Amino acid sequence: MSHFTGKLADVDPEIFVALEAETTRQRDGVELIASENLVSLATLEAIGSPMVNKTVEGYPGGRYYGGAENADRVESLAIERAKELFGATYANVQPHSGSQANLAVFLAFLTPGDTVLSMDLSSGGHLSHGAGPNISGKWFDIATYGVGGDGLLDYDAMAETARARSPKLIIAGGSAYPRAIDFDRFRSVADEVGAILLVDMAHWAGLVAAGLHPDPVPVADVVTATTYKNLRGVRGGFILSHRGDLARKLNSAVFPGVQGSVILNAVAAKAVAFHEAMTPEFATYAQGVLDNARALAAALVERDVTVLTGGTDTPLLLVDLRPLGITGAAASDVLEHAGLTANKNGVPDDPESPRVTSGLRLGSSAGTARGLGTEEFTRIGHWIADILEAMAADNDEAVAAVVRGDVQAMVSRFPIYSI
Ligand code: DSN
Repeated sequence: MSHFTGKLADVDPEIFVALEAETTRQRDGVELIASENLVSLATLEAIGSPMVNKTVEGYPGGRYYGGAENADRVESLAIERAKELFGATYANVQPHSGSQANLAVFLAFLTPGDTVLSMDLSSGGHLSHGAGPNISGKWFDIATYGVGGDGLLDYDAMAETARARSPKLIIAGGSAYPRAIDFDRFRSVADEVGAILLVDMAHWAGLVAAGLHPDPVPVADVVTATTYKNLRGVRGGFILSHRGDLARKLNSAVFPGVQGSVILNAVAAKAVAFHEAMTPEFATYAQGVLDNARALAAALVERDVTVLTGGTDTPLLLVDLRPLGITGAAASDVLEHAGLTANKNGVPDDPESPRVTSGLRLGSSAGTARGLGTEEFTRIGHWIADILEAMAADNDEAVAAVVRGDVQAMVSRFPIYSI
């Protein structure tokens, strides 16, 4: 058997078995992690193509390596589709992740020590927006804003902090804030203090594409996002702007600023995701994501589970477990045994450490991709409530086993990556 031409199962059975097990895990449970989704078979084909072999640096028409004509075609298509999908003047599809996209924006506009104003982690902000252990927190002076007692973003406090700290960059967006953000309010504060406004729309890019969420592209100076959440594409990031004058600055911040060669098979797959996101089928999908997140929130609220802000405008929602006396870590473990995968998440004023937390973040993007509707998400909400109540009463093992059976029966009607 040739290692160069053999099938994976023969060449590397250990990896083959792990990959098969992961496909089975995805098929047999409900994925509720808000940053996950299920890509189409066409996207899988693109990411698994021999384009993985090609090395290029630079941008289409200006590469540092030969043989780039197909790479140029792929990246140009990805750029044009991203611009068309979001009505942007500028797009960069090379960032390897959302964090890389944010880092490139920092490099484009800031020097170390400059002040950045962003949402604090405990209110739903993101690690790459200035958290202490991240390069953003180590190299920049981070001022934060957060949510009030109602769980909603405190715009007045944000504006006051902006006036007091004069940030050079203000970031709107995060990874666990469930409500639509008032971009115009951020714009006026940024203008007042002379800051660049960055919106990180990673968690609702698919809804923006479908016109189901306020659009930050015409308002912000720069928008960053990822392709793998509700945009339903591969792991990776991208940058948009309505300001053509920022193109050179942003391009050189990505390459050679923070990255070298382009992951071209990922760029090809991003292009496929942008293409799919322009279809009526995707619009239906995005509406389903929103309807399902709301159905899930409503079912939990009906069962007296504390959903921060009482609902959501996005594909994600955040549950506060403190009233039940259980932690995010314990809840996510038991839910996983029941076939419901979610992540523990900090909540505002969380007394627990980030490895434990008092919250659960839930998302509807992946479940919707396999065809689950509001009826199923309502059932999922009740199963989660059954488990959380059982945990509070120290009786979760039996309940989790029953739910596991119910989950498997349900997902068997919504197969994915079927053989
Ligand atoms: N940004 C992280 C999240 O929200 O889960 C990873 O995508």
